[in-house]
Amino acid sequence: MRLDAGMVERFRADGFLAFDTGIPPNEIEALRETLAGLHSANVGFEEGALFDAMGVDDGTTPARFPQILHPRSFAPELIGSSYYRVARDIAEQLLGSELRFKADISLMKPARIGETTPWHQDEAFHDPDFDYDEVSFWLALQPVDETNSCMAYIPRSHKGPVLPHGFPGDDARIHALECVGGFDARQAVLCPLPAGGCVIHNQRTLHGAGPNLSDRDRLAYVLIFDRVPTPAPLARHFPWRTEHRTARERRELEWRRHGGLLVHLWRQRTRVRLTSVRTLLFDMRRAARAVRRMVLEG
Ligand SMILES: O=C(O)CCC(=O)C(=O)O
Repeated sequence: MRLDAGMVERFRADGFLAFDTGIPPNEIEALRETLAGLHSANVGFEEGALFDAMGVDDGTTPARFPQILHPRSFAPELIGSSYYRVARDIAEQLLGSELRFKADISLMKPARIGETTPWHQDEAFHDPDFDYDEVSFWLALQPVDETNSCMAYIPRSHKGPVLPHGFPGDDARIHALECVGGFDARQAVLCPLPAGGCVIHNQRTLHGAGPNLSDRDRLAYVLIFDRVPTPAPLARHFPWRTEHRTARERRELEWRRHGGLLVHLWRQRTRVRLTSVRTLLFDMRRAARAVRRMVLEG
């Protein structure tokens, strides 16, 4: 599948775009069943892959926004999905042939208790020493609208800088970040979608979503593609990154210290692209940082 010229232009202008993937309903249902199965089996909790993005995530209260990082590691059947092929083709159209597959994430908003996703820019989670070019695909695995947490965007917000972020309720233990100023939420555009509908945004587009007030769990499957980040031309500081102390990170660190690092590096092998010295240096820097954190922190 390819986007037509008008769609590409709208994505570049607004920073987001909704479209229908055309993936048959039985394949959407199969993706939903696979991901729902991983969530109900609590897969990946010990290693920090499963976490509650909107709670303190100590496992004592029902999770309000459970997410699984890299669900492909736990359900390899996700790797060959039509969704991956559709997303990859479109990502190549938008990012060029040097694109890389960065990550997949399963996003669950449990029926009735699924929490609001605060306004944020994905780049606020990233290392400010680099500049990014990425596209995130958000696939609806059931119909979504305002009642069950469809995505909402601030058009053209991707043309501005990374805005100041903090933590929901000022609690640095919470994984989610919240943009704390510099935008007008009244400009928000909601993106209701049918099952199999998809919305894409880039790393700087401001977005959020409401709570899930419906009687059915809301599931979305995210795929992220990027180009290798380049050094940022101007120094930037994201103070919220240094203050962030989540239970997910602690679990991940413990797991890596007890042998998980090798498993992690083995899984990462498919993401490393030895296309240039630049990509190699970037991947080596990331690996060195993972080892340094493991040795120094904990
Ligand atoms: O699904 C949601 O509520 C939020 C998703 C999100 O923030 C993202 O895909 O970047």
